[in-house]
Amino acid sequence: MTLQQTISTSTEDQMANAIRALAMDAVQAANSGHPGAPMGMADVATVLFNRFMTLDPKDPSWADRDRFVMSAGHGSMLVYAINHLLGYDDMPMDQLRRFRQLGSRTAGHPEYGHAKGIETTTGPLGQGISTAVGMALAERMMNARFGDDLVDHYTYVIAGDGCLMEGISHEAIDLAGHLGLSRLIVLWDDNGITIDGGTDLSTSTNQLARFAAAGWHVASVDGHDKTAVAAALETARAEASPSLIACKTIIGFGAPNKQGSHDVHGAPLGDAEIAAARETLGWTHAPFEIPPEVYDGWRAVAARGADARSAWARRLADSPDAWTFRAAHAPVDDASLDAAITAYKHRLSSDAPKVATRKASEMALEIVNGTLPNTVGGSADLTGSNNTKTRGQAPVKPGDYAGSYIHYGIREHGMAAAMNGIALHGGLKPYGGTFLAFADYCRPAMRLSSLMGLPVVYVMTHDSIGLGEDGPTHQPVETIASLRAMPNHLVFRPCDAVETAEAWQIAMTQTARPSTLALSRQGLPTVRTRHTEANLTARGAYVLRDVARRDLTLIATGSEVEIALAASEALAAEGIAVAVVSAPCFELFAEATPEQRAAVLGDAPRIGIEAAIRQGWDLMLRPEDGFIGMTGFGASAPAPELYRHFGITADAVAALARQLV
Ligand SMILES: Cc1ncc(C[n+]2csc(CCOP(=O)(O)OP(=O)(O)O)c2C)c(N)n1
Ligand SMILES: [Mg+2]
Repeated sequence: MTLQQTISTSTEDQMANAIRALAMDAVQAANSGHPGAPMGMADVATVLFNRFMTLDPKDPSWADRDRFVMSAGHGSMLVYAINHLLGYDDMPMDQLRRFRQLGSRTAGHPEYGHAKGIETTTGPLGQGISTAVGMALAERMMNARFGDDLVDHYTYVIAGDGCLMEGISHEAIDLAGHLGLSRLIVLWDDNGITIDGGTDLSTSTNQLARFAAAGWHVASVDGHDKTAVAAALETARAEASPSLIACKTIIGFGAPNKQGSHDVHGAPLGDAEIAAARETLGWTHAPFEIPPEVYDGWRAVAARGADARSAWARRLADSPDAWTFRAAHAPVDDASLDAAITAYKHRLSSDAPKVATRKASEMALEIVNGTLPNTVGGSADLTGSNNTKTRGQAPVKPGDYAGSYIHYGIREHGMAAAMNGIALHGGLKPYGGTFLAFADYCRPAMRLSSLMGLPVVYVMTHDSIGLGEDGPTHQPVETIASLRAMPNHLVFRPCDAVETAEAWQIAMTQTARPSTLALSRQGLPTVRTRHTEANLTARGAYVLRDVARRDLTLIATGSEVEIALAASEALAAEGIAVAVVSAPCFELFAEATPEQRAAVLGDAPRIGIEAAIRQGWDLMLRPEDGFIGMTGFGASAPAPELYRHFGITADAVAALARQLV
């Protein structure tokens, strides 16, 4: 069946002009924003929505809707105009009038969660297209689990020159091409313009050849020829590979004196040019006024989608998989996970294994993956080091998406963005690994996980100089602090197998924030040898070794908890009473009440111990307290030697303690 219907060209032209008018008027009203991309891509977007997109504004989270990602996020007015025209109930005209104003849903760049129908936050160029790869992958994976009746949709992306120049696009394109993500269609706003001027200032890449080399179907069309755009989309939808359609457009199309130049990229057109554009486009309506026949055209798109959604809902109701499908989209079953983790902790406390926390993470994941049916693991080519793959996880392969483990390749940034896309798509719970030092290679996408509030889990192993011989290139010293600096991001640094299990439980039950697990390469003893039902890691920090009267409090995380315990014993022999606090998650500790925090930290002098820089420790330490950690980069040597070299030892802690008490 072809979706391409005979469409009254004049109505479709006016539907596109409505986007142009709303974009130029809203940008003018805000005296800020980007009219060029929405005006240039109005025809392409109108053809896409009018003839192909299936969505229902009345049920914006309908699982089988087509996804639309405006990767060129500066063109946000295209999204807001379309969502208004489609009839999303939270996008009345008043929102467009208040474009870019405090408290409006029409933020400068589209923000997930601010308004219905915004599938992901975009604006940092390259993120949208890369997130869309995760969505398209999730679509195929859910399709493999539930079949065409329940999961059968497309992911469409509008990407600009900037998105394609960004490095992350290489990772994303390569991964999508390799995996053969046939339901991913990228519409490139091929306007030859960026902020500084023509794209010939900075690139000579043949994008079609680049995408083709990565295994994509490619085509090039005049982006103002609606018939050609529709035909290219029709072909792309039938391809067995992802598709790139280069849409040759004129940026700011319709503004007669400014179109085609970088002047229309990101500045209001001005009243005179807007009047001239109205003349050129034959758009006679006042600002923020849309004639009924144009609304009718757009609302027909919504009506078509509503019918499709009803038919889908009937299929779901009749499906034997209905319960499983709904469960996959529901929050995690806390009770089962809690029971499984608690039983596992019980065993750990009595067995007291000495294992690296990366290994403990794999052990905990065996429980997690055995309990939750829809986790999706992966690693950026460090599966055996990150310990991210559990028994029974089969890899996802080109054309075979039934597995639950993704070999992301050496593409940390692409992996992080894809995990955002998987989380946004729904139905699957992504986690993925690399070395902690390479969190910086993931960071822009991790930042979007935090900003969007997505419960993605980053498994970051080799978390300190404790990794040893690989040396300072691989040894994070500032990374933990930099992640703690990120709002809405839980950073766990568990000290043993029990805390690692607790951290996984917390991470997996989050609904509105990502987690990073910083895990050791080197073996660590089990220090939580007395079983507690309670998840102590959830307190952020807690007293691990208590004393009746405190002369000193040692506060440590991860691999340094062992050092704190050793120091406390040495000091006890000298008659100095030392409490040891394990602090696996500063963010959760910050959420405790001041009284709870005071009870843990006490009044005695404190020493913080972490094989990383001190920045970020002000929650734990006062100016007069001490800190044992790193002040610069690490070095290449066996780990025990490095700990001695950098003075992160029980002896050094004890020496500092004697000065403080
Ligand atoms: C990662 C990132 N770097 C820089 C910017 C700032 N920026 C916004 S739009 C833009 C130029 C984009 O050019 P293009 O994608 O061709 O958009 P067009 O000018 O055609 O609308 C830049 C550099 C950004 N938003 N994100
Ligand atoms: Mg451009």
